Amino acid sequence: MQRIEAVERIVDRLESLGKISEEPDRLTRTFASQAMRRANDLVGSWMTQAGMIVRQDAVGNLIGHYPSVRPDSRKLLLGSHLDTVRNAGKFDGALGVLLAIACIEQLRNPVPFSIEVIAFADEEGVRFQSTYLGSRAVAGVFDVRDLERIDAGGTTMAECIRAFGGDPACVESCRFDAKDLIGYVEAHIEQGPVLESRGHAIGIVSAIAGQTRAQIDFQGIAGHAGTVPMASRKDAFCAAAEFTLAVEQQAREISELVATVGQVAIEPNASNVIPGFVRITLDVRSRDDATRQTACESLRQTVAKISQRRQVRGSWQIVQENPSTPCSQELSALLRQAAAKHQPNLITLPSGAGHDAAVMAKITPVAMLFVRCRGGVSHHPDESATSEDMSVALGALSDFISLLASRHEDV
Ligand code: HGY
Ligand code: MN
Ligand code: MN
Repeated sequence: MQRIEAVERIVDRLESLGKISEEPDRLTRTFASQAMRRANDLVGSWMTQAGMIVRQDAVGNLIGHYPSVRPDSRKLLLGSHLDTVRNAGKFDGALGVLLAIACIEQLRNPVPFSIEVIAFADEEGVRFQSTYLGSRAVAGVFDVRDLERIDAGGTTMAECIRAFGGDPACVESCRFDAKDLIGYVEAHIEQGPVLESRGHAIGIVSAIAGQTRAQIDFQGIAGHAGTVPMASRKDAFCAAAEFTLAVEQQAREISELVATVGQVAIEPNASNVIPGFVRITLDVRSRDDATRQTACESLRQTVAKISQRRQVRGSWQIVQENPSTPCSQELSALLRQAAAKHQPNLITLPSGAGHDAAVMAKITPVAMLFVRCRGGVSHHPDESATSEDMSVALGALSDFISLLASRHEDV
């Protein structure tokens, strides 16, 4: 199949996947949902069509196996995630999975290693607030305590996995053995403005920013909005709002840091009642772990100060922490060598967004290929990448596989 046809097929498949949502009028596809079920079935059919042996592992990852000419060979892992944020764009995650499948369809010669295309079950962490569930299981670093996490509907993760056809008791079986692996390569939209500002279609990722996700509660006293004097209120939302502005202020002052309060839950959430309880999420990121950790400690103290002054009870709970993760120099050099033929003056750039590659780096060398996205927009329905750029990315990835095959010690 010509590359142009392969890219047209990717565009069609992105459209089809972009319609598989658990919400009627926007794209939201979360871990172990019915929408993920339909997405896994559809992508699994494309993997089968590409000549792969398809399975779903115990946690819900979809895995296509493309056999090698040498049964005892090691494995190259390709892929990305199939889950999305709420009101998502249709490229985040899906593009990496579809480019990987297209690489298999583009293979002209047998390769001296097997290729596993993994469509990870949960990178965003929307349903249970814990990211990378799929890649954590594959990397053997899944925290079984997460199985007791409860979603907004009161269902535990274990129950969701069972309902999805998985087996929470067998998460261990999802693990790949590091000695069997050559490496993991992920293509992903940049989700930032750098490639577009350079007029480049693709770039090589140097490192993935570290991130801390925390949950912060403010417990005040609910009361009548019309009768409680302002001076005697213990308004939980005002405490949360003051903290949120402090987060913004601190992040603006530190160049290497970004921080976001993305979710707010207010109780009792009635217009004529002073908010008694507020729970917010905090997302803090930096390429430099010390910067991130120092900022988190300072923000934790800010929660205590605001709570004391407003006489509310504040609590701070780390939900998840991921260190800043450099990509493998060696695997990235090979990817760069292949990609440089397709992108003159190819650049290397860091990723502010998290990716499954950050977890896969715990067991195998990782490399990432970024694809330009319009305006750097992502986690938004306006997210988009052009067919031309997808074609450049497919060419680079396909050439990377050929280069690896020509270099591979199993040959
Ligand atoms: O939040 C992130 O960086 C990624 O999209 N999960
Ligand atoms: Mn994302
Ligand atoms: Mn992503």
